[in-house]
Amino acid sequence: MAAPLPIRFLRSYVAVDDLPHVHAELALMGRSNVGKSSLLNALAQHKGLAKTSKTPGATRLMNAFEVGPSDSGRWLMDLPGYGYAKVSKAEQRTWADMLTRYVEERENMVGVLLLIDGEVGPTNLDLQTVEWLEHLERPIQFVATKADKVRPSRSQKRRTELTGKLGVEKRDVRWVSAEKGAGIPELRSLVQDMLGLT
Ligand SMILES: Nc1nc2c(ncn2[C@@H]2O[C@H](COP(=O)(O)OP(=O)(O)OP(=O)(O)O)[C@@H](O)[C@H]2O)c(=O)[nH]1
Ligand SMILES: [Mg+2]
Repeated sequence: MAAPLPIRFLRSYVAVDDLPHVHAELALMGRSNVGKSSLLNALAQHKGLAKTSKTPGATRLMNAFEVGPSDSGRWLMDLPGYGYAKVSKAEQRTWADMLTRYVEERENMVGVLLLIDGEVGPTNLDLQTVEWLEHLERPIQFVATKADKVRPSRSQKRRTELTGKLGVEKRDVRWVSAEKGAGIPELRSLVQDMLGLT
């Protein structure tokens, strides 16, 4: 089982044009509050590495993290979530534009960890995001978050529903709990593989 990943915060970026060339990059995407920053912290076993919050909209910039040895050029990018209604239309548009440009233009992106709330299931915005990423031929790894919030008696039904809505096989979705640690070692191995760190 994979040990916690060495992950360091590099800096925040406001504009896609400011991002440097890197060797390989994996993006954390999903709706606001789905648990992207918490997952990053769990991969590193370092609470507080990425800012998390009960209130959606905790991550407002593109936060770059380096994985592996220093200057590895292997990045995990913690992105602002989508679908957060409580900010102004103008701010929502700015985020949407940023995410769009990021996904369309970023070179050496090896894939997207697309987080889906395991308790809520895929929303319409999640499904639109899947379509869009597929259209751009960006590889998607589905990650269902907050597994600890799904009651064991409902777990099988919930898994079937979630994969059904996404139109994928059960094996295509990794279930994790950043809170309890379930599925985290396996995801560490996957992230290392995707970033070419093994
Ligand atoms: N029970 C439970 N709660 C979780 C888990 N992962 C995240 N949360 C909670 O969900 C809330 C949002 O988590 P974040 O990691 O900040 O979510 P985010 O996707 O980064 O949100 P934005 O930055 O707003 O896009 C926090 O209150 C977390 O404690 C989990 O595995 N289990
Ligand atoms: Mg966040």
